[in-house]
Amino acid sequence: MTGKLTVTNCDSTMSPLTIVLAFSVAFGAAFTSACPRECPTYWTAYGDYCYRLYGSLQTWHHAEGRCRRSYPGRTPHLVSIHSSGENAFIKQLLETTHGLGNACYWIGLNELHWPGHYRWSDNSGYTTYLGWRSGEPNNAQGNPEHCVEFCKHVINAGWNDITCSIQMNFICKMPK
Ligand SMILES: [Ca+2]
Repeated sequence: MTGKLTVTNCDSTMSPLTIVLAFSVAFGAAFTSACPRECPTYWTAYGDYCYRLYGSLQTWHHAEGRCRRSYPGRTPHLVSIHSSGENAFIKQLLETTHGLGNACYWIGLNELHWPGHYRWSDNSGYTTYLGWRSGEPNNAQGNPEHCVEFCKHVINAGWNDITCSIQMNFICKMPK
């Protein structure tokens, strides 16, 4: 079998590259993928990533688990935010989504492993960008606040450290 064929099964649980390699090995043919780098239904694109809000009240740990199970194969996690542009996109996403109730949503930032040293649940590294609301993080009233929420309040919108056991909606992120 020779020639150049196109892979169109873009929703397969196998990645397009996996399909290409499998067929190439089997038939010795040259394949190309026509799968566009798009986001699935209910996910919104920004740059190279897809984002989805979940209107389901969960603790931080359960929210992270829900994200991981939400789209197997693309390794979603609670959202990580690495620039002012991405932060503004998330804020706009929250403002334009109706019916989810609460004003604050879990993001992936946490200091669960080493208090005072924040990291993202997707292990994407802690960048120089910080989206803290003024006065945060503050470990309010001496309570351990090891997880972080994103609040869309008109005044003082941004990140706040808060107790991980509180239940709130959440935002997931995965590569396109
Ligand atoms: Ca706080």
